Amino acid sequence: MKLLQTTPRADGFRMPGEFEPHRGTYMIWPQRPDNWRLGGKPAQRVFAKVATAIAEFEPITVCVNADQYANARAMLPEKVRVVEMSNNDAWVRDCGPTFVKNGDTVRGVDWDFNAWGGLVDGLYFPWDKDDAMAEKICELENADRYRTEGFVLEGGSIHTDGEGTVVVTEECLLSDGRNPDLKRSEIEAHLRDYLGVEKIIWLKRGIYLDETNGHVDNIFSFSAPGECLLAWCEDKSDPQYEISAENLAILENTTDAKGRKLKVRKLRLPSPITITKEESEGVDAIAGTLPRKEGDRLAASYVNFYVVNGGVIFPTFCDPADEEARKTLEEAFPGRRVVGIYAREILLGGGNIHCITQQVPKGGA
Ligand code: KQY
Repeated sequence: MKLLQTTPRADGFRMPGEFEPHRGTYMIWPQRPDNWRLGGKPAQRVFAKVATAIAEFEPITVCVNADQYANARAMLPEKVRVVEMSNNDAWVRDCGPTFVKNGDTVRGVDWDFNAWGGLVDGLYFPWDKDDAMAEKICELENADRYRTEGFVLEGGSIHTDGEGTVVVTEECLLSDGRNPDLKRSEIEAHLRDYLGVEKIIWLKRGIYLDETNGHVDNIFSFSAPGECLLAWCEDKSDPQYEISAENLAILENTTDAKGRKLKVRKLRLPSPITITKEESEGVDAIAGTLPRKEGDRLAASYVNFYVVNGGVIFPTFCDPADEEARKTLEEAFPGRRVVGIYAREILLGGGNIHCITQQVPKGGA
């Protein structure tokens, strides 16, 4: 497939909202023992549940390193397509392509990926195989590709409404490990050019202690043009309270690219979740990888759900707030089946359901 020298904006392409129709979904199989406890076995079972749930709604492909191919094939149902593809870890939202479309044509944006901060505060080294994934997925999808060499970004750090608005966090996009030489206005120009958006809404910070430098996809999501969900904390003594309140004030005092005021739904967070001794001891210590220490607080959030054709897949944590989250999602996504999956094992690796999935939009208006 072609490597394009223009930009999506110049070619009339835009990033659709996640709630628009999908051609399918991609995931990557987890295995690295310095991120996933017990050699990735518990996480693999949960990834298999997520892939199986998605397969009820749309085609799904799971990309797997060669040494795990047979295992992944055996653990996944037949209707899940399994392809061998070298990777460093399992976060396709972040290292995979962000798809943009213009009518029936779908193309990929291949961001420069540096494992959430490179040598400044990245989460592992090396990341070269992950950085090569977007190109390979574009090949599988017959999609031409734009590459943003030297401009670092992950798919989890942007959320679009498909109608000209993107939401990001300052904590992430202005972090020292991404694009330290670019001014805010230059970052905005890249977002306009590669996502085909007009309006950029800057939230301040993401979920407390989120190791991605506060990816927006864990704290905020559009559910429809003009409607969104914000991770919410009721406990004023929790550092998360101020973070969520600050973002709410921004959202309530802005308009989107179409001039609409946003309808904001609060999605209450689960109670703080921390790593147990047993969980910590199951992870291999390797220099250069973020350690998983007993007692560390994890960035659990229901906002990290994934919207599929006809459904919503959301993480549950065995918390009383799980049921409330389901109800809020059912209200925000009328007509879709809301499916909860116990996601503690994904959380232990540093993410939730949205970060392990990436959608390919369907062509069409
Ligand atoms: O987008 C994400 N939440 C991925 C986090 C990566 C964690 C790597 N240990």
